[in-house]
Amino acid sequence: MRVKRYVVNALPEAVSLIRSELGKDAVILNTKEIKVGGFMGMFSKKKMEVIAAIETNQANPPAQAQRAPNPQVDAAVEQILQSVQRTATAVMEPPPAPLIDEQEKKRNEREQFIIDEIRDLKEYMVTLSKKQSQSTELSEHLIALSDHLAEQEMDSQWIERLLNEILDKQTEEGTSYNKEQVWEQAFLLLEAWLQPYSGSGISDQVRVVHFVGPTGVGKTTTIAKLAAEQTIKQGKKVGFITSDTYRIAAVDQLRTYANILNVPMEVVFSQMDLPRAFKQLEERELIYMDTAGRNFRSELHVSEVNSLLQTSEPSETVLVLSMTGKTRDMAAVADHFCKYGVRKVLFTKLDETSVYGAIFNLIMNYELLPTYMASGQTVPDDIESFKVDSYIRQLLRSSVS
Ligand SMILES: Nc1nc2c(ncn2[C@@H]2O[C@H](COP(=O)(O)OP(=O)(O)OP(=O)(O)O)[C@@H](O)[C@H]2O)c(=O)[nH]1
Ligand SMILES: [Mg+2]
Repeated sequence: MRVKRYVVNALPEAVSLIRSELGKDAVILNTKEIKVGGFMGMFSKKKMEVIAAIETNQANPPAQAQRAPNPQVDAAVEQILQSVQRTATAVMEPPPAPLIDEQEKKRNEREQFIIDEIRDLKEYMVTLSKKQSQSTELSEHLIALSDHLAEQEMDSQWIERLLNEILDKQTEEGTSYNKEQVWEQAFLLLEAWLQPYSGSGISDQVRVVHFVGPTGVGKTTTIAKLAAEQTIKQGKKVGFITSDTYRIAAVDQLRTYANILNVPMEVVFSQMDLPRAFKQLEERELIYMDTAGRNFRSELHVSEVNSLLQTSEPSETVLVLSMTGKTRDMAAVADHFCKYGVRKVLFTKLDETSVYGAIFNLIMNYELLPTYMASGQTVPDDIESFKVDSYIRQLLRSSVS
């Protein structure tokens, strides 16, 4: 873009000058009355200052002329014009001091400033146009990806970020991805985002592991699965504590597993019973503590269960969430437990759903560390460590219908 300033007696005079010098496509950006000459503000003459501009690539207009209407690019053009208008007006203010060299220096600096600003805006516009043209080419694949992830109930902010990153990658590489490449990039990016949260499992360093979570998510069944793995495969001496005395059959349910696995079990009715229970199980290398499922969307219940989780030795709490729960409810529960310092999460009932986005949202939004995924009622088989790559594959491949 070329910008030129005219100082004239009247506007028609400027118009003919602009036409002859800049051409018929030039536009007037600004006009204003100024005072010229004189001495210390006296004897000056009134004149009109006119700022006009012309696109320098006007001589080669086909790309512009054929460009499809693009609101983003148009907005950028508008931004450029406004910016030029503002800065040009600032530059052309009448100089307050009579020192010509000083004025000239300042003017040059300001002109350089305008040129730099125009260059930046122009670069921004080119990038925007490139992105737009590539997104038009890829829109079919990107829209398919976006629709799929929305069906999987991934939060829209993550879908948007993913699409933007894929677009950026295309721009960097100066290519347009085909369908396979789009999904491949999605896989790589999602995997990279989840990687920092993976590989935690349940720590080997702790002796006590508490399991908390809403009613019926599979806490007791999961404890049985993990205990079987620890006793049978790892040969560890495991003990159970249950504080679930709300439901009549709850104690019996865990006792059945305890008997099958030959694991001692203690029942606690309140926090005061805990020292006795730990004393009874002092020979055990690993203690799994079962808790009653409650409506943990209520923070009161969260604080209640938390009071039962206090131990004098290293312990860890695992939040168990079922994939059959609603995403928003799961988020509310996770939010409450996070406030009490819970970081680890275990997902159950993956076999009962084909919608997996909630796992991604919970990990990313609450920085939770996924430990295991359970996908069935069979003890001990239906549980496995959380693996980022197999999870992302499941998320991208799953068909909701
Ligand atoms: N399909 C499926 N069912 C599961 C899974 N895990 C547990 N269940 C079933 O879910 C039901 C509830 O499991 P529990 O282990 O009693 O759940 P809980 O969280 O201890 O329940 P409360 O103690 O009542 O809060 C049982 O029928 C389990 O067999 C799983 O991964 N997949
Ligand atoms: Mg239970």
